[in-house]
Parts: sequence; structure tokens; C-alpha cells
Amino acid sequence: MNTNSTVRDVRSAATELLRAEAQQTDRHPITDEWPELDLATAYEVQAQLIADKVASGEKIVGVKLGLTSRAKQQRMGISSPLTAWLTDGMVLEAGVPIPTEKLIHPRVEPEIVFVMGERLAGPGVTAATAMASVRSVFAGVEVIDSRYIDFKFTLPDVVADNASSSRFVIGSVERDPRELDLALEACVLQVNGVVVDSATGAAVQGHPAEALALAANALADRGLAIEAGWIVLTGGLTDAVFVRPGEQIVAEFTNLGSVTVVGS
Ligand code: OOG
Ligand code: MG
Repeated sequence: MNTNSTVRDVRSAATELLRAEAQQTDRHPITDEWPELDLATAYEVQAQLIADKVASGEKIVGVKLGLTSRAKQQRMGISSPLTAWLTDGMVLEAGVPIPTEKLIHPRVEPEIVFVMGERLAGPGVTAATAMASVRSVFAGVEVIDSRYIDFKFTLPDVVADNASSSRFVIGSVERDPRELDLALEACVLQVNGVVVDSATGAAVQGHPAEALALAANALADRGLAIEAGWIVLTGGLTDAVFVRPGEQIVAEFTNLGSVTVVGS
């Protein structure tokens, strides 16, 4: 934990969060020292942090939603969904262990993942128009690793921290979302062979396409859109579970196959 720095501007907040990630050190919330940090400024910190990752060679590959399910909102004590960015540096190929030794306190959560066929720009996007721009749907697992101690944060803190993003895995089963009822698509989450949680796609905003529409409309407020070919993580269906070395976590879906991750 770094207690010496004083973070009260966008540049130093982004630097401090990137430092915490690189050095695997959790820290107190940015709002402890910068209580006036509002949501709009927090999104500026997030944008700066991603611009820094891009400047160091990473490429934006998509968007993630956070806190779209009641399970996640209740756990984190925050009731508003948010958006953040995915880069190619976060991609974890299937079968590759989660590098727990490089992370702070990783947790994993099952998600429904879209790959976009067309560009989707708000405002005014509905679940139906959102769905029409999707190319395929996959099962996914997101690895989150908040840079804040004990995953304790306010909404501006977690927005600034790019929504705790760390890694994500996409399953091998590709489906046309129009062939499935994604509200009823079920997911069973197992840790070391024991079922710990379950949910259906309805957990995220009633339907994952509602979450996608929400992201498109929220990005439009900042003059941004979801581009063709991008990946969209629609948000954890269940509460996230910690992943420790040697543990195996399986997210098994009705039609989207299963995704297995192991902590290294
Ligand atoms: C924030 C990230 C939330 C999701 O899917 O809800 C998120 C957190 O829980 O640390 O990725
Ligand atoms: Mg997530």
C-alpha cells in the first residue's frame, strides 16, 4: 500500500492505479484523498489509464459492463452499472492458467459475451437494435482484480480503476444470439467440483441485450460507440469467487458450453 502519494487530478490518479497494477499492490480508494472525484472525472481517469495502456502497445478490443446484476450490485454495495475497456493485454487464451502470482487478489465471474457484427452507437439504442448488431454470443469468464484493498470502493473509484479489469476468457462455443433465449440461458458456477452459484442471463438487466444497449447509450454520452468486431462483456451473472493457486473454476452454460479456469 502506498500512503505517501496525494492524488487529486486525472493524470496522477491514472498513474497511481497503473502503478498499483504493475506492482501488485492494493491501495486505499482514490476518493479517500480526492473526495470531490465525480463520475464524469472518474471516466476521464479511466480514459487516461487506457490511453496509457494503448501508448505502451496495447490495443482496445472491446467494452465491459460492470455491476449489471443484482448479485454484483449487492456484493459491491453500488447500484449503478458502469462501462470500462477491454484491451488485448487482458485476453487469456482458453487453457492458460490465471497468473495469480502476477495479480493482487483475483476473483472470477461468469459472463455472457457478445462479439459485434456492426458498429453500435447511441443514444436511443434498445435491446432489439442492440441485438441486431451482434454477430455472435459466447460464454465467458472475467478475472477481476481491483487495485483497491478488499475490493472496497465507491462508484467513481471503481470507474477510475477501469472496473477492476484484469483478464478475460472466452469460451469455444460460438452461437447466433437470435437462436437462443439469452434471458433463460443458465449458468452453473463450480469451484473445485462444488456448485457455488447459478444464474440465468436475465440476471444482467433482464436480458444481456439490455446491458449491451445500456453500454451503447452510456458511451454515447461521451461521444463514443461500440465498434464492429469488438467484444462486449455484459457483466457478472453471479457474485465473483476468489481464485487461488491450484483451484479450478468451471462456468457451465446451457447452450454456450463451459469455460474452465485454473489458478496458477
Ligand atoms: C467491479 C467490476 C464489476 C461486473 O461484471 O460486474 C464487473 C468489481 O466487482 O470489482 O466486472
Ligand atoms: Mg465483470
